[in-house]
Amino acid sequence: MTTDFNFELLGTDGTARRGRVHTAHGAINTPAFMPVGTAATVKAMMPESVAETGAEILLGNTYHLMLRPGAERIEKLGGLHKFMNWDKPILTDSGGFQVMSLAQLRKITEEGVRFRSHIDGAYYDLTPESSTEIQRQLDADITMCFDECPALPASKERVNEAMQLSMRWAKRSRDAFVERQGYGQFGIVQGGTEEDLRKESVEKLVDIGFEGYAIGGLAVGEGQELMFQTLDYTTPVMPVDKPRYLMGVGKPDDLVGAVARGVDMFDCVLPSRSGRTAEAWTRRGSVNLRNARHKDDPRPLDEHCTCPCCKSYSRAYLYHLTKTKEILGLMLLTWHNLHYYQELMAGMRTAIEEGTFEKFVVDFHALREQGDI
Ligand code: PRF
Ligand code: ZN
Repeated sequence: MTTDFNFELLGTDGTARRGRVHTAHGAINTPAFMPVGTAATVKAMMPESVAETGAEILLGNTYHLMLRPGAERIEKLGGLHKFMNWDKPILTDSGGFQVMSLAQLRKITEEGVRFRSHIDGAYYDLTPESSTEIQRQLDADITMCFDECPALPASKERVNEAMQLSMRWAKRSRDAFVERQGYGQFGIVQGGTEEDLRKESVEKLVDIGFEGYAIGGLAVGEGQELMFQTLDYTTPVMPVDKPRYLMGVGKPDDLVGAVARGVDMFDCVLPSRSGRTAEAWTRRGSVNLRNARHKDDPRPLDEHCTCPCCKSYSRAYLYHLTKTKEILGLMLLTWHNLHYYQELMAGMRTAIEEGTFEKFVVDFHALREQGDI
């Protein structure tokens, strides 16, 4: 059986949307959170466990995978799904954003980006055409356009330049996209925090025509208030019948605020980066497990959480694992965090279905205001 790539809008509550994206590797219920599996793994988690947290789609990275192990190798081994043992949908980012944050000696031209690998210093080129081809080799269900995302604050002139270049690259990305049943490509709206530029960017992408539209260029230093303001005028001009994906966002309260403003999909390293930060996310906000106050605490992170970490392990044990840098500490924390993020999305989906999203938002903030136990 083959499936078309499409988006079903199942219902709305105010501007919040409940939907379903259908892809070659199955359906994604939205609002959805995509765990980040940069190097063909969600760090410290087996893919079976990632699925158990409720995730229905993962994000992979063109930049990392083209460098190691190489897109051709993954293609020959049967694609990214088979390579990493994840048979659900995969979205891949296009690489430009990661080049700008990770690579050395980057040079942007009309043609694309030339950079030196952060691994061995070798020179590489990424263009709209090569990025799109790499994402085909990886067998991504959702391919992202090649774009340029300037850091904020930036002058309007600079933001405009990057947006216009991204729109020319979007057209080239679309032309390079090989249509396959069940596969889609998303355009990426740029334009910083400038209303006219955001609107122009949406229009240009819609003229080209994509299966979905991402909002890029946010969560790059502008702050939550400006990000929400930008969403307030951007989502209303985006197509109603296509999924909307806010890239690289965010903290739990960012997700709730963005869903309220009509966003359907998210990705962020935050819940799976706990290894470096020892930060746990719960319904009551964030908890730092390096804090000595947990040393003798026999209670779980969150007594209401049904994840394996909270069902069987104490804060005292998590503190110990964190202090001693034991691998199990990363595994348990990551599992809890991903579980919490997926529960948050599931809660929002149910609330939208039941027409109680406004109450959901009030309760969400009320519990966080109480703080950690
Ligand atoms: N473009 C791409 N990937 C991204 C971003 C972007 O603007 C962001 C911005 N938050 C995260 N990841 N291609
Ligand atoms: Zn838990």
